[in-house]
Amino acid sequence: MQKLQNSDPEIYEILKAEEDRQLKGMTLIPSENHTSKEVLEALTSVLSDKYAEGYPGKRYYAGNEYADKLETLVQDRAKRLFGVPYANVQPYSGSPANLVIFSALLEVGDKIMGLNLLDGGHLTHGWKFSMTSKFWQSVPYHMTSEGAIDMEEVRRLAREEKPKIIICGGTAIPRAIPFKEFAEIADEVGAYLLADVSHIAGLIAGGAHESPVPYAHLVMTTTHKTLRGPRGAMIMVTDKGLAKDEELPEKIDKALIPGLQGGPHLNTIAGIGVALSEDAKPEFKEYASRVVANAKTLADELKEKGFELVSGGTDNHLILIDLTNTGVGRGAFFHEGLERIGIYTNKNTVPGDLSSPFYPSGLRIGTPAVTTRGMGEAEMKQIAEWIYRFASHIKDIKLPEDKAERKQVIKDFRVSLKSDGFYDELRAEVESMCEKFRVPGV
Ligand code: DSN
Repeated sequence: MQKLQNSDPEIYEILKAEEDRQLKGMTLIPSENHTSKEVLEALTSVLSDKYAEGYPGKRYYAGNEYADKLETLVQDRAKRLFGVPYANVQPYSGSPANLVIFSALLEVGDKIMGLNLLDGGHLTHGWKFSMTSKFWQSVPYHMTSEGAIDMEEVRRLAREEKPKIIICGGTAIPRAIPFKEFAEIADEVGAYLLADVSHIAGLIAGGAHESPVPYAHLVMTTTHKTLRGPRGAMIMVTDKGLAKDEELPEKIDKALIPGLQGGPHLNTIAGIGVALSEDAKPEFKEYASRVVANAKTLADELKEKGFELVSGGTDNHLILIDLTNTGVGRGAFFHEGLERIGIYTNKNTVPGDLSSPFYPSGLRIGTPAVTTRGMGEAEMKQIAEWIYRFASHIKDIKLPEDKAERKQVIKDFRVSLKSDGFYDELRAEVESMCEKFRVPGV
């Protein structure tokens, strides 16, 4: 970044500081990962300068000979990796990708059925404040109190409400998604089954999670989570989808452009292509199984130390700690306090949460990024130990219901994060371990 350092030191300093943050701390946010240097090189290529509205061979701008080659190549890589006949690699991210799918298949007012946001679904699966529930009628299903998707409810609601699309997948599901059961229900009521595998796509590609491809009509994934590419998304149609509606690819293409998006981000598409090629290698299979093994170790250690986990554990990369037994709404203390010691997590609601999304009772953590850095069993045990020491240190801090009292408690907590030497000590330990594990892009 020599040139940038000379010409724009302000931005340069911010980028260097972010590199330092990533290197000296650890990312346990399950939707984040570290891409390879090669992916980053593709992202910063001159493709960033080029407009290519349309699709290969049908563009609205001249000069797209190489854009056509690139997009076709990346589509082919996606199709091969997931075993599907069609892939659109242009969505800017997961939210627009879901909007594209809904607008391709539904009339305004039609019904969509997805997992409730507070139970681990995604905003665009019909959450009440998302545009998806303004254009379409949302019929949310939930988790059971044991932390499993309530398939009885899914079946009952599907029969009663006859949604046009059933979505399986979400953002805080620690267990394997029962694609076959979802497919049986969708087929019974004539709905499209959309698998939003954004969180687990890398595990699917690496053989560490069942694939939805034999069961779903459409599969959507972001590309930057376990798949370890740049921020973007892909929409795929399966053979089963084509059998239901052979025009699905054309409908998706049209709903994307001119329906929702303009020019594709070719540099991102190049980065996705690089990542998809990495994802097809034997090393990635190993990576995917280590992500799951690390999550299981971390989950077991946390349980041993007295933490309660939604569903009692994990089948994938993600662990949802239910802190309710230590007091309602304490997720924010963990999120901020662990950040202070260089452990990045995110506060999250738990099924049946008695608190609000801003002060939820859970903490969502995951292993994709730390596994990319090469951390293994010993490090997972150490991470559990740090979380435990932190939790013990703040065990008496509760979130008051009264707003004024709450404000004061949060203020005092933030002051203590700065002044209490305990946090400096823990941070130094975390840094010293993290510095032994490189971040590929740094
Ligand atoms: N924001 C993503 C996540 O963290 O799971 C989902 O879009």
